[in-house]
Amino acid sequence: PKLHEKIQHFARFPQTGVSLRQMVLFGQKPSQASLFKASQFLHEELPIRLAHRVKDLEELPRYLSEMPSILKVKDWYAQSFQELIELPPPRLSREMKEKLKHASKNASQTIPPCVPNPANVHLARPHLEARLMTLPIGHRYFNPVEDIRCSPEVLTYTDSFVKTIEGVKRRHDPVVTTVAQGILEYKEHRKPQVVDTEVEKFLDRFYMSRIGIRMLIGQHSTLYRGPFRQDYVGVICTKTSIREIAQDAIANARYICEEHYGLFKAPEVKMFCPGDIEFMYVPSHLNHMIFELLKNSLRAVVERYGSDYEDDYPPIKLVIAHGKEDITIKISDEGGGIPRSSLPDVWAYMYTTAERQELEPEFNKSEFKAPMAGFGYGLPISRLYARYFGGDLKLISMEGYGTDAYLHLNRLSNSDEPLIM
Ligand code: W6P
Repeated sequence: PKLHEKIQHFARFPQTGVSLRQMVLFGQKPSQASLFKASQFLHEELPIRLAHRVKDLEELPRYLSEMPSILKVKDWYAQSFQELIELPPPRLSREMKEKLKHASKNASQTIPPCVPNPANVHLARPHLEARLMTLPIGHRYFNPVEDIRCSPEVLTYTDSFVKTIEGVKRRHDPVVTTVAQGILEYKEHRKPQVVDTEVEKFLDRFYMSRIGIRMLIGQHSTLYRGPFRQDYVGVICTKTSIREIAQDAIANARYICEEHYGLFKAPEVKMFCPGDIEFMYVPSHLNHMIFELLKNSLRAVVERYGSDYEDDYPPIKLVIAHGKEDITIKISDEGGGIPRSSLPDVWAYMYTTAERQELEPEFNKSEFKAPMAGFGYGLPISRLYARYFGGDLKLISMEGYGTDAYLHLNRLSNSDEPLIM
C-alpha cells in the first residue's frame, strides 16, 4: 500500500530521454566521478521509468490487467522500483559536493566532439549540438565530468548501485515471454476477433520502454565493469561495420534455417555493400534486426519451394545504401510475398500463431534466442529497436513474388530517445 503510493508519486514525473550521442559523449572518458554522476542520474531516472510501467500495466483493459502473468510482470517492476528507492545515496561531504559540481561544469566545455567519422561533421545539426552541451533536463543535468578523486563512500555507492541495476536487468529478462503468456491467457479468456489496437499500442510502448531501460543499464554496467574495447563506448560501437554484422547475421540465420528444415544448404544470401560503412550504433541491436529479417525471408523461400529444392532456391538479396541521413538495408526475398491485407498482422503482437507450448521452451533462455519461429514478436520488436535510435523498419510485399524489408538507420544518431509519456 505504501509502496504503491510511492509508485504513483514517481509516475507523475516525466521521464528523461538520453540520446545515443549523449551516451557516447558521457561515456567517452569514464572516471570515478562520471560513473558516480551517471549513477545519480539513473538512480532518479530508473524509478520514474519503472513507475510509469507499473501504471501502464494497471491501466490495461480489464481482464488483461488481471491475468496472472501480467500481475507477475507488474510485481517485478514494483520490486525493482522498491530496490532502487531503498538503496541509500552516499553521504557527501561539502568538499566532495563542491568538487563534483565544478567538475561537471568545466568538463562540459572541454569534451571533444564525439563524431568519429570526419565525414559526418558537416552534417551535424547546430541546434541539437548546442542542446547537447547544456541540456537542461527538467531540473536535472546530464553532463560529462572530469576526473576527480572520489571518497570511499562514493565508490561504495557506485558499486552497490551497479550491482542493484544488474540485478534489475536480470529480473526482467523473462518479461517479453511472460507478457506474451499474459496475452495468451487473455485470449483464452475472451477471444478477440480483431487486432486490439489499444493493446497493440500498449505493447509497443511497453517494449520500447524496456529497450530504453535495458540500454541505460547495459551502458552503465559496461562503462563500470568493461569489457573496455577499442572503438566502443559501453555497448555502443563508434565504428560499427554493417558489412561485418550482416555477414555474421547471414551465417547464423542460414545455419538456423538448415537446422530447422534439415537442409544441406540454405538459400544463398547475396550482399551488396558499397565499401566499408562504419557508423555509431549498438552492434547487438543491429545483429538482432538483420538476423530476424533474414530468418523471415529464408523461411518464406524454403516454404515456397519446399525443402528438396536445395541448390536452386532464388537467392535473398541484401543491399546496403548510405545517404547523408540514413543508412538503409534492404532485404529482398522471392518467397511468394504476403497478401497486402495481412500485412498489418505481421506487426501485431496479439496475432501471433504461436501457442503456449511454443512459448514455454524460450522461458529460461536469455534475450536473443530465436528459433526459426513464425510471425512471432520478432518483427514488431525489431521495428522498435530500429525506432529506438530514430530509424524504422518497413515491409513492402508483392503477393505471388516476394517481400522487401527496408531497415532504415539514422546515421546522425542524435535523435532523441523516444519516450511516450
Ligand atoms: C515474407 C514475410 C516476411 C516478413 C519479414 C521479412 C521478410 C518476409 N518475407 O514472406
